[in-house]
Amino acid sequence: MTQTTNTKPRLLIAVPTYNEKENAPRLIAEITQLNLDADLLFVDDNSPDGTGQILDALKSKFPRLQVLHRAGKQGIGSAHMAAIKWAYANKYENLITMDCDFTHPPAKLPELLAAAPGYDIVVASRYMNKNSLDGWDLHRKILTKAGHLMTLLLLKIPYDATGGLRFYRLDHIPIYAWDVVSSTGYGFFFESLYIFFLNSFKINQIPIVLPTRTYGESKMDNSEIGRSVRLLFTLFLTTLMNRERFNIIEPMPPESFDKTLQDEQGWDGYWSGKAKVGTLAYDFVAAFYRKFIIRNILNHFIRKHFKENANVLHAGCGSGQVDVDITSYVNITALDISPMALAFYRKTNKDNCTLVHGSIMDIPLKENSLDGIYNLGVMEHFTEEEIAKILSEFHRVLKSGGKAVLLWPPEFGLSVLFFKALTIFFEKVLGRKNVKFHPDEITRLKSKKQGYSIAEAADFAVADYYFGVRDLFTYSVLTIQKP
Ligand SMILES: Nc1nc2c(ncn2[C@@H]2O[C@H](COP(=O)(O)OP(=O)(O)O)[C@@H](O)[C@H]2O)c(=O)[nH]1
Ligand SMILES: [Mg+2]
Repeated sequence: MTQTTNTKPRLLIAVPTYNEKENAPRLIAEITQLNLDADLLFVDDNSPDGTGQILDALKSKFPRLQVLHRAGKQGIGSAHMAAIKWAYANKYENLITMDCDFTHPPAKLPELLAAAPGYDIVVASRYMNKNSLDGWDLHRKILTKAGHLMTLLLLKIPYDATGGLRFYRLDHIPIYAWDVVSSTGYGFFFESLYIFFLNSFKINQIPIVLPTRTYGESKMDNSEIGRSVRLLFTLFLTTLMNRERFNIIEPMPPESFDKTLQDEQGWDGYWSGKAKVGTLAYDFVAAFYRKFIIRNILNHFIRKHFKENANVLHAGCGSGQVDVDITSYVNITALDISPMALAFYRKTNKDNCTLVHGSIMDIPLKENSLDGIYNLGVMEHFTEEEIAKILSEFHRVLKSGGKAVLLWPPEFGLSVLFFKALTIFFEKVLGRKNVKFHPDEITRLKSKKQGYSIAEAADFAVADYYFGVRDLFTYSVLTIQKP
């Protein structure tokens, strides 16, 4: 039973504050005079000028005013996020966010609301009219326009993406959409709008002329500018290489996870570290490598060893970037011990697969149920003893004649040597400590002979072995077959 069907949608107006003691009381008075039938939330980061206490004192006079106090300055993006989470938690359908310094004139709010029907997000734009920034100093004008130009050129967002005066239809935006947003600073604005834009949310805009601040100071400083520029380029590069990271996908329901599973190697932590849009150049290079080199060799061996529509298990699926072609060739069940990896896999491969949470040492599937198994970059993370256990599981779930294609880094593969050299460079030349590009590789394949003996010990025959130029000597491809 839903109770909300006949009740009027509720509106929250949220304002982050940091040192706004002159502005906050006046803003509340002006907003209240508009009679918008809205509640007001201020998110104050323990402003040294006492804004928080001033706000608290105003609560008796303005019964629709609430104040969320946070321990210290955590950034404007994080303040917006706190307001957004608070709005969901308190079941508001509509949310407006605005600055406290009157650069977003309260008189604009009715216009913002009037532009909302039929849209999920409305932004106020400084670029629909000329002279929207009259009165601003040159430095700030250049900064604002440069920011706009960059979001336009690099991200191709056709809106004013850096402003904080916004309307959100929270009942149209699923709460998990915000999990994709990483920035806690000013980058929050263009990052969130970019994500909504890429996911085809309906965005409207109204023109705004921005007056300058009369009281107090801007909190935008050079470090904030630096962070925003870095984020902008990260988003740009991620779009080129890992665009699926921006996909808003409903998380799997909790009952699809096996709570008894022990993730001893910490894979979920590894994948969670990548949950936000990555900042590492390594991610970029790795994605390039996966897309243009590894994917091809995988495509080749999957087609070579498995029939069309065969039921195959990707045992240790990770984010599944390499699977995007073969999902239309074979029926994939993607297995991983990390819920976060499964979430990534779904972002990448949408509905083209069955996802299973489980360990490859204890595969939650029936015996003799699979035509094939494959994985890449998995086996080397286990000890020989564990590998024996994994292979006996593969043996159990495969049909007789079924094959497992294992892309396994060899001890002397090119990428292994490359990373060794890179690690030495970072540690010896740049003086970094404990440089680590990926989780430990305990058991690389030392020789073809070792591959054969591991397979035979597990009652498999070797059907194929490849190590060569196809993937620039990255993996040994060991294909084993159940008799
Ligand atoms: N709670 C909170 N509010 C902030 C923070 N940084 C800025 N604000 C508020 O966000 C709004 C916009 O900030 P402002 O300094 O005017 O940025 P500008 O308009 O880009 O110069 C104002 O209401 C600030 O008080 C922060 O770290 N935490
Ligand atoms: Mg301002």
